[in-house]
Amino acid sequence: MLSTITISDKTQYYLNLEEQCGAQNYHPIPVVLNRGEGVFVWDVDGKKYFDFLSGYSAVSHGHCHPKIVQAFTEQAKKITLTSRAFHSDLLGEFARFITEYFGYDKVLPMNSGAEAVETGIKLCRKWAYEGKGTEENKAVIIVCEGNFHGRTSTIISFSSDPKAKKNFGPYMPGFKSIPYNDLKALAAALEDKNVAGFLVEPIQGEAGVIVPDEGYLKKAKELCEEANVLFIADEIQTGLCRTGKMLACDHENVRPDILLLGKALSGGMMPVSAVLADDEIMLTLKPGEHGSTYGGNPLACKAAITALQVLKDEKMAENAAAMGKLLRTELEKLQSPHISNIRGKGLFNAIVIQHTNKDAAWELCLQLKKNGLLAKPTHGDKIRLAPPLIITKDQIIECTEIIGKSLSSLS
Ligand code: IF1
Repeated sequence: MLSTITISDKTQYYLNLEEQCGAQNYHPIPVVLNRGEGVFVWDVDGKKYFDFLSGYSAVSHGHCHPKIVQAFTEQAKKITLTSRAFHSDLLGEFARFITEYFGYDKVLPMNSGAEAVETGIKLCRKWAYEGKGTEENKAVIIVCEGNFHGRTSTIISFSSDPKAKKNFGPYMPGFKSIPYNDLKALAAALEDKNVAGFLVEPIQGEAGVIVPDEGYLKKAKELCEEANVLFIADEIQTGLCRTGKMLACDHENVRPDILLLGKALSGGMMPVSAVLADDEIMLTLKPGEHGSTYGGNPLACKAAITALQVLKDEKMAENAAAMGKLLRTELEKLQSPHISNIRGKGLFNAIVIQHTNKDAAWELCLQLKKNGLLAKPTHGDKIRLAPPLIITKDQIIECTEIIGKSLSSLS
């Protein structure tokens, strides 16, 4: 039964505009937002919602964080883009700040997460040919089934999701897919001497917040070290305090050879991503071999320095750990017959909806919207629950009450 949700004329106006003039590459929840502040967003009719998607973990600091907005707007009045044809006073400051912050020799700044992933792939291949002596054009990068690393033609070439890759061929060669959270499969794949890297999400997001076994990342890194293969951690969604530590790899004290960051790196202001590595890897890239128009622009650098500082100043990792634990505990207490699994780490969580109705997760999200909370299903029956990392205990309690009330309305 499709729930009877009422859509105001104002909302319908904006939905129609997108329908008429926009590509139809998404199927959003029918809500039109025009204001955000902290954990809240408002729609065009002034209705207030808890944001439990946080812009797919790009708005971890909360919407329009005052300190980040202030730094961003001040910089926007000075200079926003020099291109890399010239230097700016902020790229060096940003490079020093972020390399000291994460403990790497060098950073390569990009914009979207997919660009950071593409950069990591190119860097890994470059290192293999010029650092490790792999035969040219033979480098292989191991990836995991269920991965999500972005939407470019190369990245979807190694996706295991037919929807992400069908009719986008021909596909980029040089990737081998193995089951996630399977060390035996990794060890076997590493026997191929052409393997240059292992690209992995510390927790698989799009797949439905799949948390690997304790020790998986650590052992995987050890296997890569033994095989002289680069461990490339895609922390674009799991990084920056989302899972209760600065990086998800920190839960196992794993130091990636190549670290990929994005999303919340700018505090939700604009696309900013970064690739971090030590000199042996990063300096295989020579002038003119890689770049981007906006990569490392002063506005992005200012936003990122401020966003990184705020994460520490406001102890967002600690709050994410505590509030995530509380959220999962309160969800368990609901004892809902419609929830078959609750999982996650920090404030990166998902519930799995079990129901005879295949649209149950979607239906539930419509009910959640009606009750003042925004979330969206991923892969049909899983609903990601990932609020901004500033959420408070009282708000967690209020939100689980909303979730409980919405679940009980599922027929
Ligand atoms: C969409 C998913 C999340 C990512 C990881 C790289 C990227 C992403 C681990 C690329 C981006 C976004 C993309 C967005 C929805 C969202 C998403 F559902 F698609 F998979 F968050 F889980 N690595 N994830 O999660 O970063 O180029 O987008 O900046 O494409 O629908 P991007």
